[in-house]
Amino acid sequence: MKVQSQRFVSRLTRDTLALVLAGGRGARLKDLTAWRAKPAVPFGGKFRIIDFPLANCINSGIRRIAVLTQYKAHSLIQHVQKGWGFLRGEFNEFVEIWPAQQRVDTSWYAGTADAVYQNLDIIREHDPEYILVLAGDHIYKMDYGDMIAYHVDTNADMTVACLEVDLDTAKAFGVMACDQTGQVYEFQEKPADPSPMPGKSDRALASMGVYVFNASFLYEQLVRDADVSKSNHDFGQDIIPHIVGRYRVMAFPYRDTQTDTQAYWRDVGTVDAYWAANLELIGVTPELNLYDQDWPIWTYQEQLPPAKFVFDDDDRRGMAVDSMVSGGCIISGALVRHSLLFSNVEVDAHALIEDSVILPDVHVGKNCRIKRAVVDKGCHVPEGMVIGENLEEDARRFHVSPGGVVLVTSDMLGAPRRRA
Ligand code: ADQ
Ligand code: ADP
Repeated sequence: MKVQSQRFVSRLTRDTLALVLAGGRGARLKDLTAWRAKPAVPFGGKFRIIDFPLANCINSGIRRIAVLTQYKAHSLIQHVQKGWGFLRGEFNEFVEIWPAQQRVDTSWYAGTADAVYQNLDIIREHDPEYILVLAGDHIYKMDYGDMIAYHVDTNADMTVACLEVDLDTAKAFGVMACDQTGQVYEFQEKPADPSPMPGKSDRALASMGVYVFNASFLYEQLVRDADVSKSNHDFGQDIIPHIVGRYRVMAFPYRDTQTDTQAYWRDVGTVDAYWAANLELIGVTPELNLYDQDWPIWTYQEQLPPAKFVFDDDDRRGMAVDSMVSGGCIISGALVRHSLLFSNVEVDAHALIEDSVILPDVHVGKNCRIKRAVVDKGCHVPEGMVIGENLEEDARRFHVSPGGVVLVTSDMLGAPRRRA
């Protein structure tokens, strides 16, 4: 019985084309997305955010994947090309980049639905049965096969993955209401006053921005929406509100199937959320387990030597405690505490780094003290600089988040980016 159902799911995932929407800026990440799209932002010491949805596809058995890009896509394209080129074209497996390229008229991608609409000719050529639409900017591990099977079992036209969030958080999401069978009868995009779930006055059902469509149904809806002049051509604002109540839209509750609890999912949309989600990984048993061999997260990584901890000239030990330190790092006579260091970070003598996230290729000079900070890729922090101890002063030269995290980029340091 089990073998049969696995075969059923693998047939469905084979008939699925995944479209990863990766064109948005993610403006709330401030200067972290000044030069790259949010899906290209580094995460978790070795990865970029887009690696999570892409790995979810591969681990779910979906091997036809397109990444739709628009905003400052250079580092995103570079990363996908270097890290995700291992699929076999001759077996009809691919991860392709579909940049906005004015295929339909002279406009760029207007909204998320338009991004898909502008590629309809390519999509039709692949002739999928189901289309999985994903956001390229969320951190989670999800088996999409379960969701597609649910979509087919419930005879849906479209299925939306959802989670429970508290009412205040719900204002940033699409909020839905469904009946006891899971059919959605109401959907509001980012409501000012979200409706609570029945029997849970402080919780709302939020859309994760993960959708399964029957392909032919999606084509019809996109073509219809393209003619609506006042539409923003967006899934959350236009397509879903239009089809709910007219067609069969189902809600798929995303849960951890082993524990039957709400599963890990993070929209690392703000500097505070980004800092916290990275530091969570350091804990003894973080909710997101990057060491899980059953659900590997692929990425592009340089060939790097191991991290190294050395004595400085004064015989002071270089060490890191309660931290994660990636390949290529050299900690020389400095102390790193409760921090995450990405690849190729060098920390010089007598420096102290605490509660911080340090992106790749950063150099921290002698006697620096860095606390509660996110330091962007390629920064050269000059000798003796103190960050995170006087937020008023920091706010004049860096970005200080509402939660008091200092974001430092090389533009703010007025120094050229270091190339590793
Ligand atoms: P938002 O979080 O506002 O809401 P949105 O800005 O629509 O998300 O971006 C979704 C994804 O599409 C992101 O990965 C983004 O990079 C990409 N994207 C945005 N504009 C694009 C464009 N023009 N071309 C290509 N890609 C683009 C959505 C839903 C909500 C839901 C949340 C969950 O509308 O209903 O609750 O996602 O996070
Ligand atoms: P990432 O930092 O995401 O790894 P890159 O180092 O390749 O990616 O930079 C992303 C893109 O932004 C590249 O096209 C790079 O040339 C550009 N870029 C980054 N910082 C600056 C800057 N300060 N001024 C101009 N372009 C920049």
